[in-house]
Amino acid sequence: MEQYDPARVEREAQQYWQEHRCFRAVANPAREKYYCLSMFPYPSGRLHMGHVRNYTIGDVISRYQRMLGKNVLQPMGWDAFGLPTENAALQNREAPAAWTETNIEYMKGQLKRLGFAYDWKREITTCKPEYYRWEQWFFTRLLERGIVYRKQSWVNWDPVDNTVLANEQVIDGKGWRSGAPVERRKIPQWFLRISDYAQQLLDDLDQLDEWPEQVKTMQRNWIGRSEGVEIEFTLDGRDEIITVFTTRPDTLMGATYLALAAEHTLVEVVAAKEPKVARFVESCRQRSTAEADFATQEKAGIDLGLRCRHPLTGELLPVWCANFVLMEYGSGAVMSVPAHDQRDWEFAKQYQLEIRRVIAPHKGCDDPDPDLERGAFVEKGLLCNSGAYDGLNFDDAFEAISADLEQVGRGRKAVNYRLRDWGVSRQRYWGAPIPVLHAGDEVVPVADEDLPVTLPPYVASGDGNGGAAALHDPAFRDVGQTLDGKPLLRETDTFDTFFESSWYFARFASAGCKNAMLDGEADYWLPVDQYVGGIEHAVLHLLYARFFCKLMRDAGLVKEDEPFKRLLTQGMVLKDGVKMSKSRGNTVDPENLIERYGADTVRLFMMFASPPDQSLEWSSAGVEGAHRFLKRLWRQVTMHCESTTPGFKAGDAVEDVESRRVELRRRIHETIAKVSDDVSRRYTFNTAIAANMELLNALSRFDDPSTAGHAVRHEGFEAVVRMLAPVVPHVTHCLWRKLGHEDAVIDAPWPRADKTVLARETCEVVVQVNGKLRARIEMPAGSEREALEAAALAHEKVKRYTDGTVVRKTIVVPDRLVNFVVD
Ligand code: ANZ
Repeated sequence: MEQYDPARVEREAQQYWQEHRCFRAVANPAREKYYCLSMFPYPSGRLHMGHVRNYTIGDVISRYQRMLGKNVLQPMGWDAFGLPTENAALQNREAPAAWTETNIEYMKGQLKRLGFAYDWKREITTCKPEYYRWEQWFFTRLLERGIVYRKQSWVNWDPVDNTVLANEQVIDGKGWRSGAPVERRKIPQWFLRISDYAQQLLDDLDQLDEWPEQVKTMQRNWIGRSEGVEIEFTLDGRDEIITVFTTRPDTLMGATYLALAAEHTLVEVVAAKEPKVARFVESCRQRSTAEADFATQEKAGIDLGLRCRHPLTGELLPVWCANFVLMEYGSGAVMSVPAHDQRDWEFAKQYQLEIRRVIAPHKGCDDPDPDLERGAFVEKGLLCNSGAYDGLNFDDAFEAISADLEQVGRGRKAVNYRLRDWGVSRQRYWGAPIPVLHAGDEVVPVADEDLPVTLPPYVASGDGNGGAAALHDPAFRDVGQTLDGKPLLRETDTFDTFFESSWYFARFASAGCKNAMLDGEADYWLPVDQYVGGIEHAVLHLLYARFFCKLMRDAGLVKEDEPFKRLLTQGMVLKDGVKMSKSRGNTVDPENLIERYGADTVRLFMMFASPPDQSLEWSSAGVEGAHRFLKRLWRQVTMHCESTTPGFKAGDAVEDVESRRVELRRRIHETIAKVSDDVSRRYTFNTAIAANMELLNALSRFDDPSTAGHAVRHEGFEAVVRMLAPVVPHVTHCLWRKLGHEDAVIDAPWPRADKTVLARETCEVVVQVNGKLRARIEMPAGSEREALEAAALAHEKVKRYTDGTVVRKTIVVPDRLVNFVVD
């Protein structure tokens, strides 16, 4: 008998797919489409297990959808720009472009060996001008529409390497390469007004009923909508106003001071005159800007020596600068209510500021005092010490106070979002050039006919600034002069790499389109029906891609509000309970496994070991087990096909009355029904595989040598081979041929459970007396109520409990249960 030889089998199947261009996706409005996308990789050099799992899941879903008759698009590409490449290039003394290309070549080979059903004609490499020219073009349109703007913003500056550092390049406050203490510098940066879309991004989450709840919650929190009131405090003796945002206008009468962020314009004004204030502002500049640290750091501040008027009482309150106020949130100013806000309380304690209680737990101020010596009382309650507002609850106070503020022209209801505008410029080499020119202060978008602005060739240099040198070389930067003689300089910043990954899903649908960003094909393929990727992208990437989809919609380029209909976040690959990762040094190289067992074994292990959305514990024994199963599958199908059975023809109708054969057929169709259900609703391929393993066992035990028996077994093997085809496409490709098929299993339809075979002739009916099980009876399926009652009452054991009593009620569930209620 022919042995299972994965290398040969896999070569054969892959060759077939390639020759027949099986995965070429062609738009066809007459057919239902299915677009399955897995998050594309960064070309680091080699695939890791996380990739293999991600891509296996996407591939299994794609192949399954294809068997359901859909016109499937499954593309693949490379998220090729980014800082890690620049660093690696520096280490290897190789230009980023060349390094990237070598890696892509290698990884593409790996993906091909795993047999993924990608349409390689649509491959995207984001560092190629034919891709990024369209995002440059789109950027210039966004600039016209006012979605893009430029403003001064803080960056980490390495004074030795003379370069801007990304947050992850700052280690313990020092530059990762130079080790020099990092400075904060303010430089002009490009932003996209994602905050204008905050409400849409929030609202449209409700459309995404096939996204994990967890991801939607993370996005909601990130967008962070707050409903509150904007209140104006006028500076005493000046015409100026300080606006604060508060979610607790009910506490307005308890405000005892105002606190401003160090970057607030008013603070800058005071600092210019007061060296003490200037020193404090300087000290704030050194600290971390991470929001989490803001909440926990020790409170510090300085009295600005200013007073402002309470908008309703006219009382004068001191104005402080405080390190717990963020410039980026609300208006960068807070009305401090130390009795009811913990940060305000800590600050007030530190600087002996007044703490005035205005909220009481339940019954107003007669309630026993919450202990304000130990901390703020932050819950909502009833107002007290608040004059006319005393006794109101939160909602009523919110309405009354905001109405009164509105009346005196000192406030209005307002909504605030935590979501900040997206800074898209990076002072790095390995990214897409931002397509604008500068003429003094004027910004000129690069004209369409001058796009793409291609990245200048990397200049090899030992100091890590080869990229910067290329961008600042006059050959790239000096463009010429304006009509009135001003020098025209090219922008030297490049895009954040999230820019490329925010729209690649759409470009895949129109890949290769030469004269536009997207064309009509995108209308056919979009939205992505299934997106598969890691939970680490739950917020940034997925939010930016959703945002881009809306930008493209508003530009008339796509029709959808949302890019990804269904989202699957795959679980992590673990080894000995911890994440498999390079930094932990516990990785297993997929390459060796494929070499040793073949791609099908790796795929099977990945899909069998756990459901896609849960973590997967690596196990060599599990891999061995998967391999053994494939060998068994091979042996059994081969044996079956080689056994000569006179009179048998594949495809013959299987009709039978012999009970063992009927039983096995029912088993086959029950498995088909179960697997179809598992897979279509929840993608739980692990249970689907287990059901097929059981069916295979049943088939192997079935030793009926007759022609009819052979036919039933044949039907069973055909079902197993098709149900496993999405998971192990190579071995099933060969086995399907062995089973006598001319066409390839990739084009075979998913098996259907035959209802007539599933129907049972008899059913086991449970008989209860007063709810207690007393007997089981075998009855013809679909028996009438009367027949069930009569048969149940006639049973010896039932009689024992019903004789001599009165049956008050009989409950019948057809084909399942009879329950007698007796006195
Ligand atoms: C007065 C007050 C009294 C507040 C009280 C809270 C409790 P969320 O819910 O996250 O939107 N705040 C406003 N701007 C701030 C800034 N730039 N930096 C730091 N804190 C700021 O938070 C809104 C609350 O956070 C606002 O309501 C304000 O403090 C503070 F018993 O105003 B509150």
